[in-house]
Amino acid sequence: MNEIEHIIQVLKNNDFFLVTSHLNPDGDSVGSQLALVSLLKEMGKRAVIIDEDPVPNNLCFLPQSDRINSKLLRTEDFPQVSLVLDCSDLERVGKVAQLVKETDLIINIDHHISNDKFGDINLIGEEASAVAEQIFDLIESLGYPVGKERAVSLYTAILTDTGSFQYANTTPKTHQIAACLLKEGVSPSLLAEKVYRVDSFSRQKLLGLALGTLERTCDGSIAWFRLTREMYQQSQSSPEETNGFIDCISSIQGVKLALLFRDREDSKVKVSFRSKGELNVASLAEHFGGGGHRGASGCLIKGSIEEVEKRVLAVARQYTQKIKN
Ligand SMILES: [Mn+2]
Repeated sequence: MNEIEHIIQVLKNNDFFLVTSHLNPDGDSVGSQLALVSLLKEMGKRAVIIDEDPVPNNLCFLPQSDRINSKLLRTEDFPQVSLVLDCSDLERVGKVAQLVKETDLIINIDHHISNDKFGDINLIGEEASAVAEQIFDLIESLGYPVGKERAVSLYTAILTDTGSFQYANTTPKTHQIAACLLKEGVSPSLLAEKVYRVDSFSRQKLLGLALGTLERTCDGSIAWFRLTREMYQQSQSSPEETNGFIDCISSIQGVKLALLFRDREDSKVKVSFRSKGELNVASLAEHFGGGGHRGASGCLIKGSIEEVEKRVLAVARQYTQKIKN
C-alpha cells in the first residue's frame, strides 16, 4: 500500500480530524486546509482547523475561511487523527503541536525537500509546487468531484506558492491541475485581484524604508536588504505585512541570490533566501538550522542584525562562488 492509499484508508476508518498548518499562514496552507476539510465534510466526517496565527486579510475571501480557529473547543471527544499540511517539521505549527501529539495518528502532507518525516504517515511530494497539488490528487483518488468551492481554495494555493506560475517549481502537472480548477469555474482575474491587489499604504511605506538599505556584492550576484523593528514603528505596519518583499529584489538583473534580514523581538534574526533555482537555497538555510525549498528558504539565527548579516553573507558568498566554478 502506498502513502496515498494508506491515507485514504485512515480517512475512511476514522470520524473526527484535526487539520493544521504552519505559523504565518500563506495561500497554500490556508487553501489546502480549507479544501481538505471541505472534502472530509463531504465524506460525512467531522473536522476542525486549528492554526495558531490568523488568516491574512487578503485570504479571508476564501470560502469557509471563518471556520479556521486558534483554539480547540473542548467537546466530549477529541480528534483521532491529525493532518498537518505544508510543514517541514512539527515545530512549524507552533503551539498546536501539543494537540497534534495528543491524537492517535499524525498524517504529514508536505512538499518541502527538507521534511523530517515527523508523521506516522508521510506523504512528501517534492515535485509538487504546492500541497494543494497533493490535496487535488487525494480528492481525485477518492473519486470525489473538485467542485467550485474547493477549486477556488486550491487555485489560490497554487497561484501563491508558484509566485503566479513563475517559480521553478511550476511543472506541466501544475498547469494541468490549474486547468482542471479553471474548468470548475474559478475566475483567474478575479482571484488574482483579491489575492494581490490589496496592498495597504503602510506596507508600501515599509517597503520603501526596507529598500533604502539595499546592497549587493561587487559582481552583483548577491543582493540583500533589511527590515528593523524601528521601520515597523515608523511606517505603522506589522511583520505580517512583509510577504513578497524579497521578490522585489530577487527580480534584479544578475541577482542569483536574494536575502532579507528581519530582526525580531526575541533577539533572533529571520533570514529569507531566494534564488532562481540555479542555487539550492534549502541547503544554504539548512547550514543555519533552517530549511525550505530549492528556490525559497529561511532560517532563524540568534544575534544582532549586523552580526547575522556578516555571518550569513560570508557563507552565501562561498555558495555562489561554488556554482560559478
Ligand atoms: Mn506550500
